[in-house]
Amino acid sequence: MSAMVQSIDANTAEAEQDLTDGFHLVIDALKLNGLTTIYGVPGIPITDFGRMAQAEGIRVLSFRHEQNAGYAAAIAGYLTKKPGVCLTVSAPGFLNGLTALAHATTNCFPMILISGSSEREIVDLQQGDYEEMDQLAIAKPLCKAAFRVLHAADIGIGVARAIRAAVSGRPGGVYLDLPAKLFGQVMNAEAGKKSLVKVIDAAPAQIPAPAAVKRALDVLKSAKRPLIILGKGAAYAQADDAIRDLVEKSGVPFLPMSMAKGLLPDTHPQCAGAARSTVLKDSDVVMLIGARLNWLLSHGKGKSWGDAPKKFIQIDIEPKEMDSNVEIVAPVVGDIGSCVSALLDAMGNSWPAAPVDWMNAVKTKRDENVAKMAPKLMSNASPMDYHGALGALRTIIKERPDAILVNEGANTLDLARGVIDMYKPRKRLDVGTWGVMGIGMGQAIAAAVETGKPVLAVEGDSAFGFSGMEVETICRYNLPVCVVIFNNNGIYRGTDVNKVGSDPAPTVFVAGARYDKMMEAFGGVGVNATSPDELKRAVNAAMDSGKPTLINAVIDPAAGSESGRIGNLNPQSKLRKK
Ligand SMILES: Cc1ncc(C[n+]2csc(CCOP(=O)(O)OP(=O)(O)O)c2C)c(N)n1
Ligand SMILES: [Mg+2]
Repeated sequence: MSAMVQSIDANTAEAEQDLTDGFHLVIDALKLNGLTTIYGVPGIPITDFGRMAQAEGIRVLSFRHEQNAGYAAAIAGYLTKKPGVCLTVSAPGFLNGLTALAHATTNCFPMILISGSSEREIVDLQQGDYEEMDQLAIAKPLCKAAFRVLHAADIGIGVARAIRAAVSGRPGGVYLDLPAKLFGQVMNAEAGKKSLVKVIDAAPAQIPAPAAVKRALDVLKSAKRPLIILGKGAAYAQADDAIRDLVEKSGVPFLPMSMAKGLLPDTHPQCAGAARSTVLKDSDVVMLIGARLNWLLSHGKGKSWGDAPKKFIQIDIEPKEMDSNVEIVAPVVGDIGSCVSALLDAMGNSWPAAPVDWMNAVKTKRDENVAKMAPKLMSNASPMDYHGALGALRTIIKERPDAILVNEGANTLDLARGVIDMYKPRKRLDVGTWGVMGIGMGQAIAAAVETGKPVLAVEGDSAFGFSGMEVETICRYNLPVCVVIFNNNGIYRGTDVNKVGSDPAPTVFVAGARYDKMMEAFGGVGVNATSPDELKRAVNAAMDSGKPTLINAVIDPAAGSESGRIGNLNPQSKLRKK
């Protein structure tokens, strides 16, 4: 090499040292704010970005479908109170991720969907670019906030706005649009560094008004049959000790919503989980903590709430939540941690004990229901029914309370929720507000990655199908995930028959399918279990070894019921069914 060429090379290298680009500014902005895990699927224009992020120490988990990466990011947000990041390509990849972003928003999980996008000039003139789509406009109605960054110098601000929007107030999904050209934009490295923003106090405490706190306590004190309902907002808050203190100091029975199970143990003497219909009907004052009066609570009215007049106290960070379905006589607006602490302080040291006859009535009902269920859980029938199989899993979670339970399906969901007691906060992850199928493998992967704890995913065979290909992802990253498929040959049941033609009925699948072979195809452990004893042995072995495992649990195809516990939501016609 001539001396001249050498010196030009040296000059270029020196000049490059003083420059940075869009790729690196996004990576630096994420790292500066402690966002060190990305869930996504590579492709134009974000393939190199993923490689560079990995090289810079960000954990980049590649999925087989963006929706599953999105569900992983959403639940990572729920578990950590930091926005989970999902990364996709443009148009179709973006749309695949968008379902999860909408899910995150509906469930109040902080998440940022970052999608690469095509040439603005061509997209806006609708000239037919590669994967052309006006992604920002499409994302907007489905998330809490949506931003686009056009200049490398604005990346720091863009990422900061996305983080703050995702986690402050009521958390939710945020869309961040990064056009392909942005990644290649070059700017002075020093100026680039200065343009980054470290978000200070991303989710500021929101302190409730003392008058609201006093009003709430006055109503609670006046109750003859009080009830506390804990929602997943309470679990999200990570104010576990304060919530426990509040529940115990009040002495009031509490009802955990699905993902709030374990905030206090389901075996706690005040837990009314096994007396749900009684406490909803007969209570006279209900304190909602991070729980909304949506369909999951029958909108706070109607048959399941009984005839007796009710007064509602509601603790929520979102003022618009108040009076959404029924009158709230005591709204307490603020973040759950601040509200619960303020209530505790104002209760003082001489709070009266909960009414004894009410506590006894709840206890009697609970003991009765628990006793009724107990023999069903001992069933060792083969093929298994739901209760026999769930009885085995219930014991496993009791012995391993640190394990994270992921759960989806219809019967598989509703019955597991009732049967499997939880002992610790944020250990139960499921279909959430929408009752959506498909969260399973994404949640299982993120739970393992974010917490390092073993994961038990209890899946209906239909539910599993929505994300089943991610078993390869589980094997690739060697995650401690044990998937149990409740295989009843179909949706709700495997026994429907098409009365007129040769096609199978819409709700049934291939009979006797062996899902365990899917896991074996990627080097994981597959087990076919036909009895509760076999199931228990296989799950324990998986939890001990930490090896990716899939257990095909053979369930009697006639055991389930239509839509699990929510069959009443199916529309009915006055005309007779054909
Ligand atoms: C995204 C989405 N698509 C469809 C549904 C409708 N759906 C509700 S439960 C369910 C599957 C139930 O079958 P399975 O998972 O096998 O549970 P099982 O009742 O058989 O135990 C379906 C398809 C849904 N909830 N979400
Ligand atoms: Mg099924």
